[in-house]
Amino acid sequence: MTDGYLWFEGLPFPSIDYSYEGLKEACTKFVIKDEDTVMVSYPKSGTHWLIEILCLIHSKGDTTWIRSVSIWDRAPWLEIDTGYKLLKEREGPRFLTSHLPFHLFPKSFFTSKAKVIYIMRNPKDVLVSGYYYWTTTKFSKKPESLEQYFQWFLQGYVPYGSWFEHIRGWMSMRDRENVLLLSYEELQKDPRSTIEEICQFLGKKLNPEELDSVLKNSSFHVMKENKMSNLETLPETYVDKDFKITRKGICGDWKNHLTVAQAEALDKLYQEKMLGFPKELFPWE
Ligand code: PPS
Repeated sequence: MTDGYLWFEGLPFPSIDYSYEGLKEACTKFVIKDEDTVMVSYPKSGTHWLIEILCLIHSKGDTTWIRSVSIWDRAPWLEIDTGYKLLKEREGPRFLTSHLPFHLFPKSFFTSKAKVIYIMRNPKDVLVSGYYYWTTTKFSKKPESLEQYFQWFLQGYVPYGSWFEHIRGWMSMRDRENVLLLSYEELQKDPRSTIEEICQFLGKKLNPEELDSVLKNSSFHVMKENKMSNLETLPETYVDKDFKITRKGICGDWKNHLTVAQAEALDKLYQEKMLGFPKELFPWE
C-alpha cells in the first residue's frame, strides 16, 4: 500500500520522476565538483526565481539561454531521475538544483569548493504556495483542503519533510565561505542589491546595463511569460491544465489564507523549533 509518497530515509518524497534507487545514488554517490554552483531550498521558497537570476548573471543579462532552454535543463535537479541523468553526463561548470535536506546532501560537497546558495522563505508563505502547488500538480500526494495540508505541514508529512528541520540543517553551514544564505523576502524588498550580492559571491562583474537586464528578465511578470521558465510546457501527466509555477509571487499571501488560530499554532511551533537561532537571520514577521 502506498500513501502517495515515495519514502526514502524516513522522509516523504514526490512519487513521480523520483525513485528509491535514484535518490540513494544521488545522495551517496554524486560527485560535486569545485566549479559547480548549487541552488538549494525547501520547496516553494523561490528556487525557480533564483535559477533564473543565476542563468541571467551567467549570460550577462543576455536572454537567449533562458528563452531557448527549459529551466530544468539549465539547472537540473540532483535528486530527480531525469535531472540526475543530465547532470551525470554534463561537463562542468554546472548549475545544479536541489531541495535535499542537509543530512542527505552528497557528502562530496563538504570537501569541494563548489558554491551553494540556500534560499529560504517565510514558512507561512511556503505553506500556502505548497498547498496550491501540490493541489494543481500530480507529482505527489494531493491535500483535500488547506486545513488538511496545514496539519501535514506542521507534522512534516509533506514532500521533503519538515520545513524546520530543513532550515536548521542548512543553517549550520551559514558561516562557510562557499555558502550564501538568501531569502525570498530580501529578494522582493531589494532585488538589485540582492542580485549584486549574488554576483559578488559568484565572483561575477556585470555592468549597469547587464544588471538592469538581469533585474528585468527575472521579474515575476517577465518570468510568468517565459514558457521556458514558468513550467507551462510540462505535460498534463504532471500538472493540471494552465499550470504555471509563477502563481502569485508576493510576500504575505498567507494573510489571505490562514486563520488566526492556524497562524498562532504555526508561530508556537516556530518558537519551539527555532529556539537558539538569532531572530535577525529570518527577515519575516
Ligand atoms: S519549487 O517547485 O519548490 O521549486 O518552487 P519554488 O520555485 O521554490 O517556489 C515557487 C514560488 O516562487 C514564486 N516565484 C516568484 N516570485 C517572485 N518573482 C519571481 N520571478 C518568481 N518566480 C517564481 C512562485 O510564484 C511561487 O510562489 P507563490 O507564492 O506560489 O506565488
